[in-house]
Amino acid sequence: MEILEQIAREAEENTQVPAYPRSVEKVIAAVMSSSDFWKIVDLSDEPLPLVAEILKLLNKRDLVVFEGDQILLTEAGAELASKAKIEPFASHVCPRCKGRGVVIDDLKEAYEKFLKIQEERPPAIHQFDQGYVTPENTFARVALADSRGDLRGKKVIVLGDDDLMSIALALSGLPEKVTILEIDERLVNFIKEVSDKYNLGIDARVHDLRQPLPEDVVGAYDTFFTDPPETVEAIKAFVGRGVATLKAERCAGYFGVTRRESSLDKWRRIQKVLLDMGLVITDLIHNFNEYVNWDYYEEMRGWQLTPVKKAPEDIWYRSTQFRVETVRGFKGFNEPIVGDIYNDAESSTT
Ligand code: N4P
Repeated sequence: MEILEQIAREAEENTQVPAYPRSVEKVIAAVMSSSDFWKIVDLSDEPLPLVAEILKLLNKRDLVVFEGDQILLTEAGAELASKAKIEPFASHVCPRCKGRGVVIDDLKEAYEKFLKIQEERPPAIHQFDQGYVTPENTFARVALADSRGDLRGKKVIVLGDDDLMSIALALSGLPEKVTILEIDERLVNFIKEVSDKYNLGIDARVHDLRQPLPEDVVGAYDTFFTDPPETVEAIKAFVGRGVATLKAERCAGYFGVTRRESSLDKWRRIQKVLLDMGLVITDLIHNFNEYVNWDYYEEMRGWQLTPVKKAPEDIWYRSTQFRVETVRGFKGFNEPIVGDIYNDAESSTT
């Protein structure tokens, strides 16, 4: 349809985010499913800046209206949807595992402890693009990694740990050793205190991942976890450092990549970086990760872009869980990086 094509072209021009007729279709389908901006971003699975721009362009053409804090399709919008055969989203996600494919039943004891411990966690701060996943989610990652045989008797490292993966891993009692590198002293201190109190033996150190790794962690681990900021550079640095900590071939890494701040064109570049490092993507689980809303939303770039000003209430920021494995010829990335690793045209929560 000509109009979808036009809107996509104009939206891409205004945002520098790759846009397709399919992107416009998905935003319309999302508006048919919800009137809430954050839910529309969530459902459409397009980068926030692009969703905001497409909504404004639909509004300019009287296909969408902004009524108070609601976003609604007009009669003309509904007509277009019907002509273009666009329908609201259907969901068939498993309600038991929420589509993750794993449940945390067998980790219940550790999980209950974790729930209490994390009540005292430091709040997410803007400076380091923090935003942590739900406690259940942290444990679902443990369950996933254990299901793949990546924890028992293994040395595990966490690169950046506002999700408190290290505490969950150590509480599970599965890994032989847990190390974390984290830039935020508040988190390192918190994790150390918990580790002392519960005798968890976590090796927690302050480290800026823009800098090369401390020498003793290079080539010393079986499994890594990280959850990088969403620029290609940041993903290359965090995952590259993770790979540099691995001992050998057939070791595993876990990290999230979102659709909220990364277009599929960016995803393609990310996947190329992974393949070029000698990694194979063994698992990719859509919306596995769900991030608790953070307090600094009014300071993030995305807030300026929203067509209606309404605080997010429900979880809207999710990411796909990646599991990668090293094969012959793998090579990490441990060079220093300079410059901004947080922002690009598609980022919105930084
Ligand atoms: C960002 C979450 N800016 C939300 C707030 N990001 C990392 C947080 C670490 N738990 C990116 C998530 C996907 N890579």
